[in-house]
Amino acid sequence: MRACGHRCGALMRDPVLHGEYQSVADMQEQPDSVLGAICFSSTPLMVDQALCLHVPMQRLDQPDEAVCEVWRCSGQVAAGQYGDIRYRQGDGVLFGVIALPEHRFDAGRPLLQQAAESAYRQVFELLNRLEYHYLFRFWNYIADINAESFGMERYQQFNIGRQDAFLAHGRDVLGNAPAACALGMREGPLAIAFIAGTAPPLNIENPRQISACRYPQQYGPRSPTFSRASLVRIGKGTVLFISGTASIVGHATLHHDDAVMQTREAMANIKAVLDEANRQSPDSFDLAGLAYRVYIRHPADLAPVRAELVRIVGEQCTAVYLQADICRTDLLLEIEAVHATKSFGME
Ligand code: 3EB
Repeated sequence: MRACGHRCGALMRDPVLHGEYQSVADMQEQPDSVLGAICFSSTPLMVDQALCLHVPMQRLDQPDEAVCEVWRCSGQVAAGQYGDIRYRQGDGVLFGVIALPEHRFDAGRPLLQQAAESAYRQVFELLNRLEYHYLFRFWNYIADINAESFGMERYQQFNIGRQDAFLAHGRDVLGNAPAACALGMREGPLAIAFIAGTAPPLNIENPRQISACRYPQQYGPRSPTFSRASLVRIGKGTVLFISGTASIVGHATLHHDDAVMQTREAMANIKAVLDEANRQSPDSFDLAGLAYRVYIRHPADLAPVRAELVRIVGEQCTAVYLQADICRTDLLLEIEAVHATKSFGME
């Protein structure tokens, strides 16, 4: 065996989590270092399901190509399964995915609410067992998110099930919630990915917005459970997860029917979250250093939304654009972002 010098030792002691946008082929080329991935593709994927969550969404910027958000870590990765969850675990960090068909639940009560509660309960049970107590980030993908059934919008049903699981596990629903996003797709099982760890993140709120955990009742009987961002330190690395961010100030949607203004307002919110992160930590984050994912309701809005984002961030802007439904019918888009110490770039 080859001797391992001190630099190699340092790497082993300080595994760094890093993310990248990759094609399915590139993701699968080096599967051992993959902690987890989310693959967006409107067609079925020939991909190792243990490695990634498939989200059936159409990419708008390159329509026939799948794109994967791939998280890798530099240490050993071990895979496991618990109930409906598939997970992969590095040193102090765990990536899990769950795809839960709603037809498995009893038709007497809102199916999505039951699916959400079941999925989140399983996540919390798994994390208790493995002693990964801290959630950094959830990604939630929900079929027909704006449809009504049982007299309630499905996104609101999802919020009830999610919050019930948090409450059942004694988790805080008024603060310190993980970063998250919740988007709609045409069909498919409830699809959730998450990253958790053994050390607590710093949860960040946005002074321009009411905490989502405290939205008033007009948006549903239970508030969504997420914070605006989470800042995570792993080894020597830092990852900033910025939640799905929309044209909301206070709790109200602004700029109905104007996708460019909604882009500008969402980016003002992301800037406010960055300022808050910079105020609370020694890091210095800026808009140009983030990788963005832009969910757009109407495909025709791609060109103006993209032009506005490039105007704000600069020509070098790293962004993937997807067609998705947004959780309020008056929202035309939602933007999420991430910063990882090792660059989160496009290949
Ligand atoms: C908002 O700010 C827009 O329910 O997990 C953004 C991020 C949104 C996460 C969630 C919802 C969620 O309220 C919607």
